[in-house]
Amino acid sequence: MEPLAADRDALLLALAEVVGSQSVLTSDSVRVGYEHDITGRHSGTASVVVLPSSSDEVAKTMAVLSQHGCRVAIQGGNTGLVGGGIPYDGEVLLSLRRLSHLAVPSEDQTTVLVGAGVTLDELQAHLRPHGLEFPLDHGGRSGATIGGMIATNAGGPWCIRHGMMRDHVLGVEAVLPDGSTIERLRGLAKDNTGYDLTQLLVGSEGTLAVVTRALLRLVPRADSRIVALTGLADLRVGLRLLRACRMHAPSTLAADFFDSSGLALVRDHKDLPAPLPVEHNYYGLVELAGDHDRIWTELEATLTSAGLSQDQVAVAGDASTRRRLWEYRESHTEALNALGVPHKLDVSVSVDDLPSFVEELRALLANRYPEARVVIFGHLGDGNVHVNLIGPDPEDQSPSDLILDRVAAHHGSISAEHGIGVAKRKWLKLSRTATEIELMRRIKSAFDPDNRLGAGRIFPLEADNT
Ligand code: 2HG
Ligand code: ZN
Repeated sequence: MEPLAADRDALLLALAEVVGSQSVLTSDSVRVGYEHDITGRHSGTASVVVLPSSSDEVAKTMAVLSQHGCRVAIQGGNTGLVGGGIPYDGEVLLSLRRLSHLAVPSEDQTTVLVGAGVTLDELQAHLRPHGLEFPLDHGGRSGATIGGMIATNAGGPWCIRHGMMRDHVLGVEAVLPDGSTIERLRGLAKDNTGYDLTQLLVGSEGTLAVVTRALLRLVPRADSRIVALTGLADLRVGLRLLRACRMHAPSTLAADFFDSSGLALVRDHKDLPAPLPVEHNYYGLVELAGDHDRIWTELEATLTSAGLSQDQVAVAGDASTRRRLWEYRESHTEALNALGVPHKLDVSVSVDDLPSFVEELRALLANRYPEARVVIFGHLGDGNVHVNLIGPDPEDQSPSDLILDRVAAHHGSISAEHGIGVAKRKWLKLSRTATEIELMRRIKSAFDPDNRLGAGRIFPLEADNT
């Protein structure tokens, strides 16, 4: 609930005492940048935006907000796709962007301690001179923050080699809704002392606590990389390519895909040339990273085994050509947003099921929404499909009903790597049993008995919970 006017003055004063008045933003024109998401689908209003610059300031801010009974939304880089980081109905928006501290990597070069507001780009740039990298990467790297990536258990193309965000978070420091702090930053390789609170917070979408710092796992930076963009008749050929990678290329780092409709959209938006001499229904993008000679040998064996001919493949070894090939895949979100408000569903099915799932979905969507533009892309290697649909009214829930129902029929997950947020809470029951949801609600109230943090995210509203 938005604080009453008299109380509001006291609240703003108390917040200014903690973070300084320049970090308590109330004017409409400044707040607006925090109130809308990148897809144009989710927006709300914040009563105030607070920008603490240290863990201590976050703890004191949360204590003040608790005393005033304020509801709070947490925001990192505001690159989320499910509306979780947007403030609704006058929530206080806690922006963690100023928690940008980056420590030097540990002496043994295996970990680094970072603030929640550090972006993925900033982290990788910080690690490069040390010959290290963070083992997770994705197209939103310039804006996405480590805190947001922890909150959503982020994924991306590299997961087939290294795993998702939770595999790289060795510990966190976090502030609870009442302002108290927990700190699990020792990074002990062996530590079995009751429930793993760090892992509970990974993927909790800002509903349990405010993650302020994290101890992250690092890997040595690969010597060399190659990217191959391949034309595919269909996704069964895509799976053949994936299997060939598994057999012949242990150095595979990523295996993504996109379709001809997405390619046309990206080419228009970015004014890019065709990547291959001939058009194909689908495109696969594989990246190998490791020893220079080995990756070239592995790629050749992979392409031969997958039965792909020269004119079906563009290969890049140098950094700028590699980036150019990735641009066809990574510009999808931006190109879609430029077209309108998309229906955007991030889902997963088993890898073997991916071709039939996508075929079935295409037929259903073409039948039900003949005028719609359907763009399907994602991470082939782990069955992660991003379905985007432009055309039907953005408020119309029937595309989500149809797509998520098909996901459930294929025993998939309604959220692969972007979380539930507010966008998918209505359909949570398709991927979780009533017993599981009830248990999750009890965990939520153990952390946040007054439901002040990230209220309305993840859990279905009473009205939807039938
Ligand atoms: C990607 O893989 C992201 O590019 C965004 O997860 C997905 O925009 C989307 O639908
Ligand atoms: Zn993705």
